[in-house]
Amino acid sequence: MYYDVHGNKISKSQWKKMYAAFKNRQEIIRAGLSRRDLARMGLLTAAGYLVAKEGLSVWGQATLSSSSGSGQCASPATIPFTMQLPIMPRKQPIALSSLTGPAPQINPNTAINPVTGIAFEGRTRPHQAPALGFPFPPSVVYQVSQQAGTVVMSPQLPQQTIWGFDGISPGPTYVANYGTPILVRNYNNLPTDNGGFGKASVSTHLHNGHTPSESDGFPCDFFAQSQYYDQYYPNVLAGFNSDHPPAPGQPITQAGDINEAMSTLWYHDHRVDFTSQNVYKGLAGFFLLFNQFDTGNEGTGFRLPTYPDFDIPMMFADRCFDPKTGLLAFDLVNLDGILGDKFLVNGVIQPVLHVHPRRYRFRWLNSGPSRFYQIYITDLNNTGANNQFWQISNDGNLLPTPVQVPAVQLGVAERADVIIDFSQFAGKTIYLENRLEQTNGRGPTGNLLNAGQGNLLLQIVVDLPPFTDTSVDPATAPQFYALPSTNVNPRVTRNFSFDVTSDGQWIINNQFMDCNVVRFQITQNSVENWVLSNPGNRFPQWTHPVHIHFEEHQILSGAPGLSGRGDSNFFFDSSRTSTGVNAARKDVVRILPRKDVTLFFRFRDWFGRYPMHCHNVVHEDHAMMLRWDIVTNGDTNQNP
Ligand SMILES: [Cu+2]
Repeated sequence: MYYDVHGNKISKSQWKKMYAAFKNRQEIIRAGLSRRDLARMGLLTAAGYLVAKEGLSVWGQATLSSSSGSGQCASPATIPFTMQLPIMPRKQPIALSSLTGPAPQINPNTAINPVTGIAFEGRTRPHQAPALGFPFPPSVVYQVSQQAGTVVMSPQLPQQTIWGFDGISPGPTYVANYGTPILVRNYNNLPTDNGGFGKASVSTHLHNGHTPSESDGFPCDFFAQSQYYDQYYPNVLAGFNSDHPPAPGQPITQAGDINEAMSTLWYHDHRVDFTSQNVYKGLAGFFLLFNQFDTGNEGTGFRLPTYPDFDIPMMFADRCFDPKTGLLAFDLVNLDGILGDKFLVNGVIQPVLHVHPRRYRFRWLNSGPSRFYQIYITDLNNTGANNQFWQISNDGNLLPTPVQVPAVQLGVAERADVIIDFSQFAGKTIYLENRLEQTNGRGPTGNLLNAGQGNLLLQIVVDLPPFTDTSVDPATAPQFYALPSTNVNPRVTRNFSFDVTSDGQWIINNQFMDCNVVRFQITQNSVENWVLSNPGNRFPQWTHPVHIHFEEHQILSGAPGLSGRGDSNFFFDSSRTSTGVNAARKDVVRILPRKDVTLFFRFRDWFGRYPMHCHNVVHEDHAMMLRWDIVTNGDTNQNP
């Protein structure tokens, strides 16, 4: 018996055709071609699908002809809830003298490494922070190695070779503190053999970091095998060099606006044209920022559940596996975006977590590549129950106060910190379930699946003994940070249209990403409004999760909403108030078909290049991204 990805019976010959197409695609991917290469070679149709040749296009055509067919994978069967949820280890600092290679320096170390014959360091611009009074080298130093590793994702699948930071995926969790700058020496020790996909050329972005450009992981700042890149993370509040400078006698490391504090960040590869492959391969991890309020200790500050005992980062990812070999498979030749049929949390397919009957903080991240989630707590013995919990952050930033919700929606790269009180589920087994229907990479259909009919992501067994809980009760409406004021006239309002070409390439204002083209220049320490629109001229159903580096935004108007087809299923989105706007600081915004959003920004503190891009990483790689720079005297181009 043969089945397609949705469990529908298909004929053996149909399956053979699908498998042949899959194998042919793998051949193309193994050749290391980017989607743009394929377009140049004439291997893509006008619609962006592979040409109909030797079965190449079969799965793509299934996507076109069947409204329910994602057409992307039919992984081998796996038995869920047999492996424990991995908790990623905390990254440990090392002594400065223990770094491999030369001592860190402010200017890039372009000396030739006699062993490799190329420069020691891949960085091309000096660190900005020391000139502003930040310590160099900082007192806390890390070294990380990007390298291949062998992991088990399910007992039913063979061992998988992934690429990970320190050889694990997710990578180790950095635990950083505001006021304590750090330096990370980031080595590219990836192998040339990529096992079918992935490029051993990398740029590591700290997602949502208020990071100087040269350490941001800008997509075109990639570095080669054997090179390192010293990344300086100031861990300083936004505004330290602008609207919230140091008070007399206060060190610069302590300055900035407390209302700009962040908590849940993540790092991931951002190599231009190859982000989707390299992140799919495993190059991602968490980076947590604590301060005097969000302390990681439930006895102090905001009294949020103690890290790491009751504070657990969870990285959601969907993946495809080769139906014959059971090995991780990547479909490069896909216009929409890639949907997997296996759901990983922290690198394992459908794991189990045992908890105490008390409050926990979970930090949820949708790491992509393309799927949207709407996550509920499901009790399979009582699917009619409305199991509420508390959302305390949006994109990793604490909301002004916790909000009670039945679910949280996450576009790619969005995060939500939630508090779940498991005392109400003592003795029970419950699930985190994604109930958002999505049948292709374009975006969710707008339908919600019934409880128990969606994707069960994580089994939670509330069978550990009672444990003292001194964490804050979200029902008491604790106050976290206020929202920074948006009552400022912008220096310029810029307009951006996220669209698709007739041959299936992705564009912003009718242009592709080009590393060397600065699309517009922003005056440092100015306020701008950006209008992001999704005209949907060819396919009205695209939803784009758009990420802007470096500065967070607030939504002045527009409807990020819940579903792919408008707001029919809208019930809550913590980025908006009941009147529709501006209830959270964010770094990713979902643009629904034929909708637009208006965003408020302050661009402060550092100079240099940064990108805006769609975080459906398939769109990003082909080539829905642009570069902008922060300079002394910027432009006022309204349609860059
Ligand atoms: Cu997109």
